[in-house]
Amino acid sequence: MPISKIWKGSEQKLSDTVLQDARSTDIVIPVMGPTGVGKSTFINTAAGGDLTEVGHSLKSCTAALTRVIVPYPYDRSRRIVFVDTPGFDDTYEDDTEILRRISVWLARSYSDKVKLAGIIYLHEITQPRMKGTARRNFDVFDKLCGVKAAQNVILGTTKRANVKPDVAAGREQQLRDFWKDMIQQGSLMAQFDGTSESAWKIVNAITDKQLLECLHIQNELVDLGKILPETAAGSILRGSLKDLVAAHKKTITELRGGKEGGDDVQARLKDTEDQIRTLLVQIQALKVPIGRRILAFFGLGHLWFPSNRDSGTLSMKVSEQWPGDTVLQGARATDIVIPVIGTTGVGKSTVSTSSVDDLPLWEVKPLVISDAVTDCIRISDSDTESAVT
Ligand SMILES: Nc1nc2c(ncn2[C@@H]2O[C@H](COP(=O)(O)OP(=O)(O)OP(=O)(O)O)[C@@H](O)[C@H]2O)c(=O)[nH]1
Ligand SMILES: [Mg+2]
Repeated sequence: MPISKIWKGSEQKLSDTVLQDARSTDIVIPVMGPTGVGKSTFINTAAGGDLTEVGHSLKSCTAALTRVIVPYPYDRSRRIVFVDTPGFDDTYEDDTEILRRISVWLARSYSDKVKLAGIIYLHEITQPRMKGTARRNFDVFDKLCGVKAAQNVILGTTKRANVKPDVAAGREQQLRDFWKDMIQQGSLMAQFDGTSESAWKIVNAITDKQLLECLHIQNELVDLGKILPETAAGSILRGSLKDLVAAHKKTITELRGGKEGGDDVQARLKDTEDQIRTLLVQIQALKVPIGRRILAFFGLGHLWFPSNRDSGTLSMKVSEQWPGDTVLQGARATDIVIPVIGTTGVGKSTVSTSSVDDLPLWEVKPLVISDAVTDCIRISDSDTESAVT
């Protein structure tokens, strides 16, 4: 089965249109960047009309990937296809959902043999520092592109009119430093000042280049058959989950150290627990099988998971293992493998040694995640056993 079939439609949001009538001469340019940075404004300015909606409130505007097609002014037989994308830190959708949508779009178009001309990444020059969301946004973008695609990336700054020229120059220098790796790999920096000329200068910098073979994430998802959490871009989000778990463990240690009564520690504990829960909901939204999803998010996918997804058989790949952890020996294709994960004493073994009748499988949810997979039950169509205790 050609791997590209994995990407035919199943995971796509209906409003995220992939190019149905793509032509080999199309110049396809996704425009990315944090929410509110001016992606839709850039596209409308280049296109010379209000073809994609611009947001004027504090809320995110572009909710779906939207294509805007304009004739290429220097060769009207060709089309520029801008792809307007929702930004991370969207006020309605979480980051994993945005990454999933962008990745699914990229993977599907790659499967359909659509080659990208390049990517425009926009950043607001009004931002005093590259921090928090802006930084994570760029980190995910960087990993999504990979080293080879960097030469087709234009790093554009927007909203220059909102800051004094000397401030803009200083920030540009800081950005040049922050983006130095991508610049060394061939990315160009450019300014969008709200004029059509500056927009087309950026587009032309892309059309001067050869078409992109593929982005790193396209190669990972389509050619290598990885799931999103296993990709380099997905691992950035996994990283933030790991940070949360580390913060949570630190707070628990403080509590054990005698600070039980401290309101501050209790509040932090609740805060990290809430954040972990929210991230787990986001992980579930990635729609990959639960065992693989959890393991992959914790960087444990190499411990054991089916190595042949398409054949319907279950073969276990064991490359690395903690001493004493038994791996499933006689695994069957019909097995439902459920890792039970949680902090010490939370009740993992109680769940995994319950009889199958008592076990509300759909209620087994990892609420507080520690750093170890400790218990594992295996339920097949005919028997139940506790594989690891
Ligand atoms: N001064 C100035 N304002 C800009 C510029 N670009 C965008 N804006 C304003 O910034 C706001 C957000 O612009 P959008 O184009 O909707 O931003 P976006 O990146 O598409 O945002 P999302 O769709 O929410 O991700 C709007 O009020 C724009 O008018 C610019 O270069 N200069
Ligand atoms: Mg927009």
